[in-house]
Amino acid sequence: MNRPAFEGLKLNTPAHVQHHRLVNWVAEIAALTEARDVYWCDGSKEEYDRLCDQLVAAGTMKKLNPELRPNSFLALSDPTDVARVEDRTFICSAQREDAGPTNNWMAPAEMRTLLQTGDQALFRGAMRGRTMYVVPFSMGPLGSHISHIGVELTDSPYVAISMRTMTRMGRGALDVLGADGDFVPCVHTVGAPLQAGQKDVPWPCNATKYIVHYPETREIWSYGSGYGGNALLGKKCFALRIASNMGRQAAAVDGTGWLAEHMLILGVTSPAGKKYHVAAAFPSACGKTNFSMLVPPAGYAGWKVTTIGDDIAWIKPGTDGKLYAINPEAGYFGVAPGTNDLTNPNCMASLKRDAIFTNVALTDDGDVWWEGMTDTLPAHLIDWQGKDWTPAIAKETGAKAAHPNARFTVAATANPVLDAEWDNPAGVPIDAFIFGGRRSTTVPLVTEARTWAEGVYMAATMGSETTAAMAGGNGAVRRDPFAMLPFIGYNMADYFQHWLNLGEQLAKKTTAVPRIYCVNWFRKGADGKFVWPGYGENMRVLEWLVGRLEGTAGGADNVFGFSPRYEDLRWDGLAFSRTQYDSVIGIDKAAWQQELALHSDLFKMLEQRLPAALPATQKQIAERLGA
Ligand code: SAT
Ligand code: MN
Repeated sequence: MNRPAFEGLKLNTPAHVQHHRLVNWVAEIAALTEARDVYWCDGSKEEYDRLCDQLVAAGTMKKLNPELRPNSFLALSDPTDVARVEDRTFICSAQREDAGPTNNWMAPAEMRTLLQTGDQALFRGAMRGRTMYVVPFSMGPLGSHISHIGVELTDSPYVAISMRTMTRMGRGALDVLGADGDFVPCVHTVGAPLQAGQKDVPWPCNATKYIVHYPETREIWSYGSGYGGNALLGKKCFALRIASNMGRQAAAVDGTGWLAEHMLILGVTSPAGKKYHVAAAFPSACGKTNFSMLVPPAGYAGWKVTTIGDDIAWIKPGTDGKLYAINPEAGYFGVAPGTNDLTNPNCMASLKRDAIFTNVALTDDGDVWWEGMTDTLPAHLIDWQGKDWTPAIAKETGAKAAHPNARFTVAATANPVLDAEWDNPAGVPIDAFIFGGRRSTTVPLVTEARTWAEGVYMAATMGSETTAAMAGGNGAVRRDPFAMLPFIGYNMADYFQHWLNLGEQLAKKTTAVPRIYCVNWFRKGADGKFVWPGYGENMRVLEWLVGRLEGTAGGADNVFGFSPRYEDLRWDGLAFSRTQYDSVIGIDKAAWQQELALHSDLFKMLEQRLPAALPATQKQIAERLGA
């Protein structure tokens, strides 16, 4: 072991840090990774500005024109490091069956040898020549009974500043932790140690990547990537994969446990002033951010949609039997391409200043641009790979100005329609769940589940066409149960059972168990174009949902669930014919026979632990379909 050189490493621990376990762990990781020095983040604005200046000096970020985009930056990643790497993501539970057939698994001891303890372990010396940042953060409002604390050790200052925007990061989290609080340890390195005198590159990373979770000890280890969910470990790694384990394990203690879900949370207020809260799950890059900031269309005066969260929800039963949700995050890491003043004006307003853009294009006057931002293409840009881009070049080579998974990072507080309760430690009561995939055929615009179990069936069998948020995503349909396929931290079949159990427990305490809806905004016509206009027009579906909650909206039984007829939706201000409606709501029997066969494939894969309620529900649907 080549440790001696690091015995003298100063940990620079601030005097107010009295947490010995934390300090010992920081020392241990600094020694393992041979970090050059250690810096404890306090989360201040001064620190953020300083690290941004440092990233500009290093060439990782460019400061945008302050007249056009004050206090904002553009970061360009390495072209090989642009999205989550699902095939390099591991759930290392002690037992393989506990990770289940949908996750990559390796025995914990084997993985530890590879990463930490073997002679050639990847983390050994991985931070050589770099500063290790200690990043304490709270997922959820500081001190909320639903929140949890994590500490990320990272050699990426880009990650440190992003964590300040995306979480409650710094001194406040340390104060909650006190001298002995629990925290989820998250170790992150870009895997690019520097030898003495070696010049750094703007976006250090490694061709080898590991995104590793140990559910039993609640640890996260991430190697080789500096991008998004691979590196901002509070997000998918903690708030979904580790937290889903925590939520289920809690059921053994309190009988219900809680949920960590890939869901936006929105508030919808009717003209009568009644407010409802909806949590909605869609796969990555399917418009969660847009839906959470929806602007009601003309004709919907008096309706208001407000954002609690845009990507992740932690949901816990209260003593009244209702479900309460918090957004564990404090910022948005959203897809830039396609975002514009029509698709999401509130998001565009959020991005006016104090934002970090990653892998979008740079305009000649020092601002940002991405595909879909404006109808007219700029005459010249520097694309996300730093190359010249013109409309002519794009036409000839198909080169994109922005990477399809280009992202913005901005604080929730920049959102003009941020819900007043977004930071409430008690959370907001959930009235309905929505599940939606991206399907060009088969799945209707909206269906209401008749029972909790039927809703769980709809969510469990959800399919979606893959998107740019996953490396290699190409539009093929894959089953994406609950939009959690890449994010569930344990056996998917056990997760279905956890949902079924929770529904049963809630029904014992309240008559107001949230209703479950399945939606699909993405059906296409024979011309290959989307039929449903989507975006703000999704308000029509939300209005129907509110009507259902209030007992005023009608509809008709479907092969699964209950859907609105043409006359059950309000069409003021939108020319949408009955024929068009039929093509987004209709059930094609042959397509559904095939769809049910695909559901069987999923059930077969999960058969070892599959809850009986799911095949039972499938049988009922098949019978209705045959009738
Ligand atoms: O995982 S990321 O945070 O990079 C984005 C996503 O997949 O939603
Ligand atoms: Mn997401």
